[in-house]
Amino acid sequence: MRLFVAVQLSPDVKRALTQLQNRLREAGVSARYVDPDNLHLTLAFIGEWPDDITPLLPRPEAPFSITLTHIGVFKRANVLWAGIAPSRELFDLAARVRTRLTAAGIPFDAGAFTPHITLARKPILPGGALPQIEIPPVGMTVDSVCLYWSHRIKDKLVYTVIGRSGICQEDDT
Ligand code: 2AM
Repeated sequence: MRLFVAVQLSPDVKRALTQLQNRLREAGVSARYVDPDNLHLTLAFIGEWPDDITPLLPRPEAPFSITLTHIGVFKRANVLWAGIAPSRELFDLAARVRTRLTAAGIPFDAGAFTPHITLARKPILPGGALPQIEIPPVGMTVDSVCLYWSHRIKDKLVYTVIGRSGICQEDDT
């Protein structure tokens, strides 16, 4: 199974990001836009791993908020993304996910955590620059992390949530 750990986005945030994708289209940015169902905030990319690792997923020490702030481009990866306001809690959560994976001997992409939500791949920017687009000041509360299974259904890339932190822990208390 191709796996990654991510924050599942609220319907409000997904809606705002879909509107943002539409504004980018209207501003002339052609790209492979991420299907709204697939929008997420990755904390750790695992790749091929045979087992369900849901019991390893941590919960935040306390629920916290994240807010959309800006858009940007990773030139090397050729992706256009929405950024999140700096959040110590989000960095702590990604670090806890990664610490648990390491302790369990599960390999993952250990590159620096750069919080972003990929909106589009291979963007072609009109005039070579990102258009000036207002970012809706939308946010959400993070109280769990999810295990995603990346797979294909009839050539369509599908990210399916197969586990969520908190469920087992809550059942145990
Ligand atoms: P991206 O959106 O910036 O491409 C599923 O592939 C998710 O894991 C995507 O959000 C992707 O980030 C992220 N990811 C992080 N490292 C990855 C890697 N080495 N290979 C593929 N996806 C990776």
